[in-house]
Amino acid sequence: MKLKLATLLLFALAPLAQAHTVLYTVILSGAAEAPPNASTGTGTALITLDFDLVTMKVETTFSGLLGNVTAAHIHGPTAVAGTGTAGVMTMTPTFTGFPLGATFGTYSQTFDMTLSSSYNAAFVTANGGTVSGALNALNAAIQDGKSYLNIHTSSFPGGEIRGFLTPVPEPSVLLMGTAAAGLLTLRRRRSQPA
Ligand SMILES: [Cu+2]
Repeated sequence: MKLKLATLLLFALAPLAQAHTVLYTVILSGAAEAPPNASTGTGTALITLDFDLVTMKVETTFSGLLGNVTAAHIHGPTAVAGTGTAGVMTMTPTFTGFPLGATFGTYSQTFDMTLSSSYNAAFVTANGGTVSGALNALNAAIQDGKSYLNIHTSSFPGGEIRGFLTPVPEPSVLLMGTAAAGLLTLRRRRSQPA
């Protein structure tokens, strides 16, 4: 009985384990800029890379900016993880549809990463001149903690708030843990005298 249940659980989890989606969170602040500034602006972002659909979803909320937004995009790779500056990897001059001229806003957009227009042309050129080369380089920079989302404003042309992308634990791993805990509970219950 125990084996059958474990087998069933594995089958149920298999499709989740095969979903090639990786999530990253970003906490945006002026203190994280290079150089740091005294902006009252704050924000968060969630970046979802889907390697089956070859898309990147960018979801951002920000408020309290001192200047009006002029551009937003993802930079990388920096020489060292979590610090420094680098050129723009994603589309320039700004993400399609990003709320410009505002001090607060929300944004959600999914980019087709098979299109060269989703990248900075210079970034594609620097990575073999192909979209696949650019995608690999972008993914490597993100994975290595060497990429940051930057929001530029009229008050801070070099960037008012930014944050490095940091990985979110995979849902499948969390579910596996929950399933394992469930099995252990079941086992304990069964071993107890009726
Ligand atoms: Cu920038």
